Amino acid sequence: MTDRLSPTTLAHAAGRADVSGPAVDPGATTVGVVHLGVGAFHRAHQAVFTEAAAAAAGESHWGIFGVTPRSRRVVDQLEPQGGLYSVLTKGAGSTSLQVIGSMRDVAHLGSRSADVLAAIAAPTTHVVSTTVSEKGYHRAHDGRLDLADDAVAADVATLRSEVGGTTSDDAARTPVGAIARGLLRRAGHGTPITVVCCDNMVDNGHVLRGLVEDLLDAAGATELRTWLDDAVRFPMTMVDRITPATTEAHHAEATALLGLRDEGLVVAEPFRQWVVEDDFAGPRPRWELAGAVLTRDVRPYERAKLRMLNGTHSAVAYLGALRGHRMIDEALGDPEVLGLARRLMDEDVMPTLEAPEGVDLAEYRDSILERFANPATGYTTLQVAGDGSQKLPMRILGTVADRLAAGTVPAAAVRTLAAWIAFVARGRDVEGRELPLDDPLADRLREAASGDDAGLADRMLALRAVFPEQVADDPRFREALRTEVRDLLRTIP
Ligand code: CS2
Repeated sequence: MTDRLSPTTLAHAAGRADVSGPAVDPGATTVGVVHLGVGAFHRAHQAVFTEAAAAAAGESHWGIFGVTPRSRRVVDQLEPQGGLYSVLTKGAGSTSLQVIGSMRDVAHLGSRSADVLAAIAAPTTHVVSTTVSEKGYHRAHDGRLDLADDAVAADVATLRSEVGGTTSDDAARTPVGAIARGLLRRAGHGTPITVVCCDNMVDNGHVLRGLVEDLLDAAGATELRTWLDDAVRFPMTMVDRITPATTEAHHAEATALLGLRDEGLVVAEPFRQWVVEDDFAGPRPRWELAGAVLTRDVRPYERAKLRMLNGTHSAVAYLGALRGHRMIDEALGDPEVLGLARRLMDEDVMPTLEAPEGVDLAEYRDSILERFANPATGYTTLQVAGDGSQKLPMRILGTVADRLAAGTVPAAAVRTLAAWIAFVARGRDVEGRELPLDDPLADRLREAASGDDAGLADRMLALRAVFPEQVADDPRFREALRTEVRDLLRTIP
């Protein structure tokens, strides 16, 4: 049997071809970052930048304390490996493996909440970052914190009693709750800190700040709120790296390279990009030494990435899945899908964008299509199709609102939404194969989708959690969506 990757077996991997890392000495690295949401994306993105930055700067205090807010799976993968894991990078004609040593601890929030809160409060921690996905923030329709959510309400109640002086042993239930309670402990010594949101959301840093403030306000934490204004920063970021789910075939490839079995393996494309607003309350890893861009204004990058890359990813995923394609690259080989992707970017999205400094939008479009077409990365349409109710407002509806305001109905964006609606309503592709619905609002979506096809578009448009009134009530948009939905449904039995 192949040995498992761990601090003791690591030496066996030394000198193997196409294997590198760790770039830091895990044993000598201390925690400086607490990260909530240690999924594949974090492990293939921020953790890689942070390790490269620490190595380049010769700094040993940027180890990561990874926290899993929901499932224990990553803890079970990484704990027996002393936090070590590897990133399998797959380009069109190249494969390499990099062992990462910066993950110094991993904890499940429900099981080790006290350790997580203490780590956020530790004066040696300077950054708290998050990749908990859109739904992990528990936002209500209006974008504010969903105080009616049970887990949020529990965090409000606990924070209220802690503000009143009674420290609680109850575990933090949500990422925002953990941040707020960690900050309460930190306010005791007052060392400033920066909270870095790394999810694909419009205005991500400001959104997270608003949610933390909502929680503090609901808990009556007035003094903490004042301290937050003084000492805590929430920069905006744009993050980008395609990280498909790890398969057994990836494991076999990684084991052959490493000579060890890595249960924490993640897979990624060669491309990686991170643009971070340079607004920190204290020290930070020197991410620019690892290729990140630190800038004053992240918005143009964030908007371009969300609308061009993520919006098109969703378009390719829904239309591709409906037309029977399992993989994103395979879907792009279908002229119908490629045509939609191109029209979406050229006709609908690009007119709404201000090009970020030094970026040519046509080249950006081409590079996105090239990355999607990389068969080595192996991304499935279903992986991108998940959580549509959370993703589409960020990726597509901003484009729709801007184009409608400019007097035009964005046809490709409308077709993308129609493809999502057909995906939800039919739950099958052209060949009758099942397309499972993975969405936090699945029940409400199914309910809206049931009924006659003629009224489907209107029933979906009535979902305020997805379609803002201003867009849903636009008669030109409604009519176009009805037509597209009808048209697409005819193609699916
Ligand atoms: C994708 C993203 O799964 C999805 O919804 O669109 O995860 C995408 O791969 C990343 O944002 C790329 O940076």
